[in-house]
Amino acid sequence: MAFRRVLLAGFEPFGGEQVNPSHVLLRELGGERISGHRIEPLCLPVNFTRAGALLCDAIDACRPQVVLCVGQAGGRSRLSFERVAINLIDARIADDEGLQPTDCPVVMGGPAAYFSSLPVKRMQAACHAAGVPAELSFSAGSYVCNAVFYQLMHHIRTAPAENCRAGFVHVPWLPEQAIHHVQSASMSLDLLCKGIGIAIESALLHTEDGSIIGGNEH
Ligand code: PCA
Repeated sequence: MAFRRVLLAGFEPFGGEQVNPSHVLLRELGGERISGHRIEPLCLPVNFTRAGALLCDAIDACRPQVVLCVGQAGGRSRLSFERVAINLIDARIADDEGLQPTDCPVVMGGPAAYFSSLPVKRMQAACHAAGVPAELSFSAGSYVCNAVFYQLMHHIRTAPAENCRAGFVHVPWLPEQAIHHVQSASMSLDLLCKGIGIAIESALLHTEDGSIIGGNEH
């Protein structure tokens, strides 16, 4: 049935890592049902040219009610619900094709920024209520994740994807990654899956401003 799906996107490993928690998550939650919605997993390359286009094509094909894009942010200690995507690429490292653009827009002539259209405060509160550390973040960086987040929000302003709500969450390293780094914050796969499941549940239940979907409270 149309509009009873959640598109859950993650990324391939990058930056010398063997895994990407966002990718592992897709294996765990892909095909599951949350609040009557099927979770459609999508793995994206860490690639400035292809990742955004692949995500936009998947949205047009699957017509999800909600899109949650997940990326790894090594060193962060909590689920970070991103509030804003900026129209800037300034790559710290090369992407998977060796491309390292700096000081350029994601979309030429696009607005400076887009806000998430997911109820990020509700999602954070729901995670905390369930014992999953979570925070709001005001920067998704200036690498591939921010670029994909920006393209995602730009795309859902257009006709076919108009009714779709979307956002981005950065997640910590898994413990097996963190042991190789000085900044060793991590989150177990169990906690990660629990938090993302709860976040999706909350995103399906609330509008961007936190009101209950279909409710009549004001
Ligand atoms: N994190 C990177 C790109 C892919 C990922 O998982 C980022 O934060 O830009």
